[in-house]
Amino acid sequence: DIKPQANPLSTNPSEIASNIKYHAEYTPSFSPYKFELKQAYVATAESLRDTLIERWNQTYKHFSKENAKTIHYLSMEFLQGRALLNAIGNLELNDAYSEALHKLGYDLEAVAEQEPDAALGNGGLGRLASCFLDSLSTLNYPAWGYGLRYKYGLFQQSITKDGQKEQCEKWLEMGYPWEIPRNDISYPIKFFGQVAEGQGGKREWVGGENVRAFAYDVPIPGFRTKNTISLRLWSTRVAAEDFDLAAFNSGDYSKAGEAHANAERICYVLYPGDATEEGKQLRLKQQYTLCSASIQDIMARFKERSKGALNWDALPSKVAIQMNDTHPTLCVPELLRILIDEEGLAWDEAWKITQATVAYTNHTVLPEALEKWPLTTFQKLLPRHVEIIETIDEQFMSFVAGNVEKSELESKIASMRILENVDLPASIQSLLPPKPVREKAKKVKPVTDAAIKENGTKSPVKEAAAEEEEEEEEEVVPPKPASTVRMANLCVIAGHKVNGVAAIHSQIVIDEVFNDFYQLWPEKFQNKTNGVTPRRWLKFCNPELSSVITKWLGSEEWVLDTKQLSGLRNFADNKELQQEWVNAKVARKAKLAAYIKSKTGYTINPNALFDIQVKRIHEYKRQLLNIMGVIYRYKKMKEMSEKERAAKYVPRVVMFGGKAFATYWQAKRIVKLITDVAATVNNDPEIGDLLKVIMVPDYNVSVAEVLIPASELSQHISTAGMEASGTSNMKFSMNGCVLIGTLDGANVEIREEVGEDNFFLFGAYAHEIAGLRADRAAGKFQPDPRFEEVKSFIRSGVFGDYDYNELLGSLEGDSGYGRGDYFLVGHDFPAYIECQDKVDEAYRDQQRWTRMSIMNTAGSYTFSSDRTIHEYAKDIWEITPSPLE
Ligand code: DL6
Repeated sequence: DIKPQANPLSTNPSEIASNIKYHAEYTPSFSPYKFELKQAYVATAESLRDTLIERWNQTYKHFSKENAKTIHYLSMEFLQGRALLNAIGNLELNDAYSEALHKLGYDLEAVAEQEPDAALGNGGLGRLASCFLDSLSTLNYPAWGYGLRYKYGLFQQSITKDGQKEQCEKWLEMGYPWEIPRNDISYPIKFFGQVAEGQGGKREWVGGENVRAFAYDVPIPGFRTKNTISLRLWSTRVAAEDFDLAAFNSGDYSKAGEAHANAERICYVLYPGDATEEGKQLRLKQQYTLCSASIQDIMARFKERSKGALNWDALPSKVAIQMNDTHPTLCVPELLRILIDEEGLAWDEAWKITQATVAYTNHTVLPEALEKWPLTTFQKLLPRHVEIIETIDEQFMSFVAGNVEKSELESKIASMRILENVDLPASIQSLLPPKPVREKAKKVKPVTDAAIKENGTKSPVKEAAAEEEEEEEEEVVPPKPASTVRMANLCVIAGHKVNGVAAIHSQIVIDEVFNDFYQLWPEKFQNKTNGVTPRRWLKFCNPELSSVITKWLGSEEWVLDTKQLSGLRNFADNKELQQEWVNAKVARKAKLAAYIKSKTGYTINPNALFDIQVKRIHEYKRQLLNIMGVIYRYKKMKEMSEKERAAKYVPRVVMFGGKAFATYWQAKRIVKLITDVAATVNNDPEIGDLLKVIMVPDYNVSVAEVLIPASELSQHISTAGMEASGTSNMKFSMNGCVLIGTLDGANVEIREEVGEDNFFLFGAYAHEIAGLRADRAAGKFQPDPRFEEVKSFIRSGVFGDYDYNELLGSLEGDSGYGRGDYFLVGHDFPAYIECQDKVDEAYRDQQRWTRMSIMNTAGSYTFSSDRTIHEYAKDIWEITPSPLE
């Protein structure tokens, strides 16, 4: 009896119900005769979208009127997760929507479950970008997010007995009600072609392949504010004018369709394989599409707001661009190209504007992850950009020449210039000190019988000298290594600020990764410790704990001012709070147990210690250390009597979640080992509930929202110095989970805040790692017998007959597999398992554990992305809040 009626902005449950019904009947995306859960989800989302569009329009109208300086956050990844409960939560319409759906016979949570995750990311970098958008909107900063609309995301993971399997993400299959296609906003993107000289020496990029990037806006609502910003995602297709109608009409459909296929495949998947030249080209095409479309959009808006008084010098006072890692590096040459080639600015002016506009965040110290692209690929695909990069490179080198000791010039240039393995231009060559002439030592070959025989009566001494000359001429010159473009160097040179993402990481950036640059420009370098949004990652995903926090802090102000969480320290020993705290955790553990049952079939004991490690599967993150610790525990349990076992160990469920990159074989072997261990341990009646191992399939944002609130111990155990920051460590800590970890990334700061007694620390320190690796390489490492025992146990076939030699060999110095335990699993293993024993001991004392848990939430106050965004806004972007009335 609820009448369908459009009530777009109502907050009244009955009117919301009518509005949902209206969308259910008049939305063309599904049959009007059906109103099942899926349809209920889409109609509910569309009813909210009305409100979001309204707020979005008001927000940007307001920003435009104020003409406030705006941050443009460019990122290849955004891990948005689900939007429905987030939007309802931010708009504080929970009760109204619950009631409205109830009137229609549905439960809000069940409806929300229908939403696929928008998984346009790979890991922490993408989720950070999404947390930043949430904070930017909430804090009323003028902002745009820019990314790509990948049709198939990264991939959907399933776990089989053979380990990980990948399938396409289907997030767009049912349509995505949160996006607004902006059919009127599109930009041309060009690839290939040549650079010609036009009038007055003007560089003209002509010919080539043309596609168009179309905008799709995803509204990002702020919490307790009307401000709603946009994540603008680009999708590529061929514009009608570029369709080859002649080819089509002549029956050459594949030729006519080729342009479409080429254009559309740019936005098919995130991080397509790049082992082939085609793969490399596709990745660069993606990066260029993101940069070119976004820069054109930013410049169009700047022009529009300039209202006929266009002054490009004012661009940096109105526009800030943040490059989230090196993927958006091409926005530097693209901005220069447009300013110079299209707007007619001189190089120096364009360079000054560009530098003052762009800034760069580094998210990794792994050398293999610092992007380099072959110069030949660049030259083919973006010939004009190569010219621009060459000019930046040359100008930078002459700057270096004026700022370093002459004796160091060659080595400094080699390490810092953008182009690698490219001959120095004559202008730079002439600045280098002359090379010392190499003395030719005349070698006298010893006269042997064989030489005399071979040379007859010729003087062996003379002959040796002649041979030497011949050898000189024939000297084998090793093949010249491929010329590459080092994207990070370009970012550091062009950006006015460079930041790391945790204190220890920013120090490593300064001391090691970019030390030469730091010597030149110390004022460029900053730290901005990451953060996570307390809305999604505490208030919405953990309503039980949030209510307890609000009750004890006396208000909900902590959601916008997380500093207040530290007030929980005052009650950490209060029995009443402790009981409520435990109850909240127990409720979430029961939900997680049900989830695990539904996804894996395994029954887990909700009273066991829930121990979780979720993150991308990577050797440096050391899921291998975790599972080897589990294997050791299992083996010891098997060797003990039931009584001994129960006395030593608390029941534990060890959960893993995370995706291994599809071609990262070692990571996939780790997943396989986890699943094999799970199959054995979980079916061992002797062990029962004392130990369970779970590989949670398809880890993503919404799975994290189930796992994290239920966690009691979480593992952040990377080789020290290798994890830039980590952000799940912050989410876990915020949800009252105790961490076990190394002194790495943000763990260092988390431990300082929550207190040493409330963090399980183990393992080598970052400054020891190089020495330990050197010792290893020199054969000085003596593995702990317990580590060897675990390897033999795996090799014995207890966990099946899969050949684990390649995986285990990577932990050995002389096996020929891997890099001789580069990640120091063997070194840290004894400290790790001993630390895990301390965890069991602490968990037995539930009062102590609960105190530790409270101290974690209290100490997490500083890891809010609101704090991080305020710091970026002040120190890098120079923007100020601009709230709607
Ligand atoms: O800054 C966000 C996130 C950090 O928390 C992680 O520690 C770091 O690994 C990640 N970096 C990347 C970049 N690529 N790699 N490798 O994802 O950034």
